[in-house]
Amino acid sequence: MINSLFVNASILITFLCLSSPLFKDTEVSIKSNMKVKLTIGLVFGICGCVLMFNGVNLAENMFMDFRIIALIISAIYCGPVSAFVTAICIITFRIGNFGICNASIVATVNLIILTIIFSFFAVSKYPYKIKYLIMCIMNVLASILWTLILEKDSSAIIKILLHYILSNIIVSIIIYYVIVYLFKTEELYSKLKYESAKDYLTGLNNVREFDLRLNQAVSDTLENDKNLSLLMLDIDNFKKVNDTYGHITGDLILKQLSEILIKSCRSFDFISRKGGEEFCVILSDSNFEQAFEIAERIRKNVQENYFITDNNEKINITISVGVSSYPGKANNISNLMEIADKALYYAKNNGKNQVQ
Ligand code: GH3
Ligand code: MG
Ligand code: MG
Repeated sequence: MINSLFVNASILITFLCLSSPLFKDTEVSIKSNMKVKLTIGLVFGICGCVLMFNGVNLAENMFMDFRIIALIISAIYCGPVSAFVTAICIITFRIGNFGICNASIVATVNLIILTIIFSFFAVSKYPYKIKYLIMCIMNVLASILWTLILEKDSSAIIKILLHYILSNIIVSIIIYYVIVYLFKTEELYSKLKYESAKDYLTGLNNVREFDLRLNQAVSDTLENDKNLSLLMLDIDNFKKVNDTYGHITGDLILKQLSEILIKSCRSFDFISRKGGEEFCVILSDSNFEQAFEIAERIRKNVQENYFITDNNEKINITISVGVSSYPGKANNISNLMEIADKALYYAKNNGKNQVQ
């Protein structure tokens, strides 16, 4: 029996661990979209069926497995919708596989009542730990109640309860730590993914992400015979700003400038900080005139903006911008960067605060 329970617990942990990478790029919570909720419900519904298939026969028509824990996981992860999908899967499989008898009716009623209770706690404001604890206690209490109602033989009652309560407590604790571990791993994965793509100071895309996106944009432009433009921006006399107001103000200005860039560009433009006080914007599907217009809008917005120093002083800064476009100013898509860089250099030498 211990072996069978061990297999049952292993099935549950396997489903939990295998489902985790499936949702690593999606939010899994009560707020998830319907598709995620249904998928989670289905995954743990199938898990419940596999658990039942490998259940332990405790007494006549009395099977034991950890399907209720699968239901708890489903409810904890995504709330009532997932819980009900899991319950429907389990009920359908139970009746389909074992037919209608007293035990299957009791199991179905038990599952429906627990699903309603779990759904109620899943949407409550309690922390996850408390929700999980309450659901596990409910599971054990329900099993005690049904055993006392259905079983008349006192030695059988003791045997059933002892096995059910003990194994459910142990497996619930193990599952709790597996869930915590998976949540932490996902959190670290998201953090790592964010930090590898974003600039730590401004939150804009970093150079690595810029290179990747530029390569994609170049292929897309050539394949679909489109336009592609690039802006290279550099703050004018930024060293002087740092020398006059300090490095902290310098950093504040870089952050405020990134906000202006976001506001001045279109939602699908790709803005990144190339390093230091240099920024780059990829304008997909934009010709030279459109790119120049956006660059001029950014330059004007920066010039007219009051930047706030760490002493709450208002100061003005300006930027210079180099624009290149393919086809057009750049005869070869691979020298798009080079042309934008040259244009920026020209803007700097020609008096700064301008677009070239
Ligand atoms: P130009 O108009 O020719 O671009 O002159 P500039 O002073 O802006 O250019 P320069 O290359 O001489 O100096 C850039 C300065 O940017 C020097 C450096 O201290 C500052 N800088 C680079 N990265 C950061 C940063 O992350 N934070 C702060 N506060 N300053 C930075
Ligand atoms: Mg500069
Ligand atoms: Mg520079």
